[in-house]
Amino acid sequence: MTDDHAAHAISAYGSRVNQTPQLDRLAREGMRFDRCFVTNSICTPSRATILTGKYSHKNGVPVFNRFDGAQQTVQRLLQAAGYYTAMVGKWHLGSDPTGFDYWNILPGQGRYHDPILYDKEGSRIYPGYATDVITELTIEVLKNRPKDKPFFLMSHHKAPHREWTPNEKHRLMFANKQIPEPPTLRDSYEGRAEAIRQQKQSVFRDLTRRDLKLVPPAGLEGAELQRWYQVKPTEVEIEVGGEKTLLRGEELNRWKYQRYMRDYLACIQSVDDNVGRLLDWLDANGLRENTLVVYTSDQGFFLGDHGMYDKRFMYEESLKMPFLVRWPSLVKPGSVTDAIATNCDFAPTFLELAGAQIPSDMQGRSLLPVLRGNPPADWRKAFYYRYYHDPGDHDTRAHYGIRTETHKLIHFWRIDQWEAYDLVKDPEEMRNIYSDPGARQTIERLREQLIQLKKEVGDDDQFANEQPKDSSYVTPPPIKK
Ligand SMILES: [Ca+2]
Repeated sequence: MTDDHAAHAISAYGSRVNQTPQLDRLAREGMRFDRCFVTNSICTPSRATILTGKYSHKNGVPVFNRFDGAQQTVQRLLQAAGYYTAMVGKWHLGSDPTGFDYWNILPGQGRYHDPILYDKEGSRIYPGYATDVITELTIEVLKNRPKDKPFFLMSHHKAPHREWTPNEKHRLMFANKQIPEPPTLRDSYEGRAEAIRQQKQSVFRDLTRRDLKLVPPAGLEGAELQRWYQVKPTEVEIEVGGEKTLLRGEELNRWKYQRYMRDYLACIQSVDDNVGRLLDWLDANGLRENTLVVYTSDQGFFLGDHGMYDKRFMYEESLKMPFLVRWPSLVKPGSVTDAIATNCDFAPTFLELAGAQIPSDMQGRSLLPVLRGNPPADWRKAFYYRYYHDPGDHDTRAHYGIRTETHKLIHFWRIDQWEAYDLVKDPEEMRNIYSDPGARQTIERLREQLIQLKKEVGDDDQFANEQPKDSSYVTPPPIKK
């Protein structure tokens, strides 16, 4: 799993902005899910859902708050079923992992260069680039695992999370590339709820000097330097071929988009290389045929779509998780499914394939029949979504909603405004049909379905007005000698 990797930055998903040969290899040798969605598009909640198979309001993690590791999780159940369980890399759940025979994690977000990771014994600095380091540690776990047991391993990368720091090799690969702009980069937000105008995750307005990797004036230090980095610049001086140019307005906007995307995509290129490394290792060590390999990300991401970066909103780019699955002994190579899957389904899937019981309080459903190419006739035709972190880091308004195979209905409950989209006629979600007289019946049906789904998943507005305090940051234990 990676952090914030949008499906539309994977060439197997039709990316217009990059090439990911190793992830494509997974798609070519396995199954691509075209409708895998996150139930709350933000890091910590999505991770809690993946571990528990439950919505945020059931696992107690609606925002960046501490995960209670005493609760039922997929790794505990797999451990009880005789599996060796391990977790390496980004955890970001505020409490230390439980239910893993081995774990070694980044504290909070962790850092890109020479990352610190900590385990039960303490912290260590690992020289190198985070994505390489996490892959090396993953391969070490595979080498050292007890060979008389099956294993369950979570290898979680920090990349390509903000502030998108690539290693030098991949930075150079993208340094002079012109990345095509998405068609909705200059969305005027006409006809939409206030939420999209109020958000502070705009590529043109909200990228900071730190995000843009601007070089501070000499002599700045401490708090002053940090303040300098946090400024969202409205003009930037760049140097091209020894000539200095001051960028403003539309010129600066175009430059900001390129600056953001080059770094983001360069981080992904290292992920792609490292996925290849891990697959090569599995293939070379007799683990190809009977190992289920999943590639996913904790949610999607805006790549300038609707003018934004980051996630949170229920729009497609942030809602959609890449989900590629290889298992040669079961999954037909090169297959594609449009069955609606969510991150609640991951835990039940792993349990079923391990031959373990799926607890009845897990809210997802095993994807195994989908992987076999036979989704049951009663497979879900819609799913429920809820995002709470408001105002959060980007002033993104809280909302809940439903996505069906053809439509989406969103309620920003604190400002009591609605949006609805016809995803067939308007896949880019530019036209809010909520108030269209011609759509009245459709909206009514969607609203009924939404109320029904909300009830079915047991959302009683437990966290609607008050959320637990943000506490997913942890202080790592002291560095080991
Ligand atoms: Ca994330």
